[in-house]
Amino acid sequence: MREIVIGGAQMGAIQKADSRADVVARMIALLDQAAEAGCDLVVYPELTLTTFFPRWWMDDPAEIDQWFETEMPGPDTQPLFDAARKHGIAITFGYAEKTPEGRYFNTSILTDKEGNIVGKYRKTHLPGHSEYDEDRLFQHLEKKYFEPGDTGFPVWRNLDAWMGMCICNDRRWPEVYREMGLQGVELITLGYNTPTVNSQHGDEGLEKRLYHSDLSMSAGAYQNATWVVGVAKAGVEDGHPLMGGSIIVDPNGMVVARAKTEEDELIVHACDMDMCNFGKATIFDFKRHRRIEHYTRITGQTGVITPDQETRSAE
Ligand code: CDV
Repeated sequence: MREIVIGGAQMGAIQKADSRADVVARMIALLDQAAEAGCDLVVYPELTLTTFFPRWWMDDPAEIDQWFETEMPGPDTQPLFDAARKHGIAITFGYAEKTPEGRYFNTSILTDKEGNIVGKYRKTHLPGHSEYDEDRLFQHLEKKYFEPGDTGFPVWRNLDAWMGMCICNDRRWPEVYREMGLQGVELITLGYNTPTVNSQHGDEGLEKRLYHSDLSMSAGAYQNATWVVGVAKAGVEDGHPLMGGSIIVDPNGMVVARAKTEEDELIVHACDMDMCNFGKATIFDFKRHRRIEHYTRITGQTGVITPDQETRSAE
């Protein structure tokens, strides 16, 4: 048995006016709870340190830059790293990263129990748009403020397990889980900021949004025989509702812990990494069962090409 007690640290709303220090204090309060609960690892949401700023149109580079971190840890986040080291708890959280070269990414990091950063992932699937879209109920400008991640989907050895990360919209793409599954991943952590309604389809409300979130993570877990922990930033941010629904999913795709609120809330489960072994050795033994000769479209094309279009372009 290789048990990792995992805490999913769902965060309630973070308003535009909230300082990094306010947010880090809330993160440390959850970490203290996690220590009481015997956690080895705590998972926080996407863009944990700020409101979900891509909902706002901004032109002024200085106004944009205020949401980004240029160092990690920096002065505001050092207390979080100190608290994690004091408790001997590994952490993972998302933040907006501005690199020394002036590149902008939606990033997540993973530490060991001593507070050393052992992994960094940059979000690949950026949803939304880069121009102002007046047909939407609200803006989702990730494509304006970030460039697509350049990391791929690495997996790291941490706490005697193979761990990987993805971020929010990534959880809806099966390729993400399979990329990590092919590296033997045993735990995938991710954070999200998911509005309770679809900005382009007002009828798609909370129930369907929660279902799609669960469905994506449960399928990814089962089909790759891995634990998946998905953690929300929830509640009403600057008048915009974000859903909760943080879950811990076992390698059979079963939800074993679920948040009940849209506030700061810790969910905890003792996750045995050896539970991954059965699926990886049987129905999802990739080496024996995958048929890559039939998967060329997966990396060879992005959009749909129907058979009649294929014929026409060959003529
Ligand atoms: N932050 C996100 O990536 N949010 C998307 C929304 C826009 C659908 C998500 O997939 O949850």
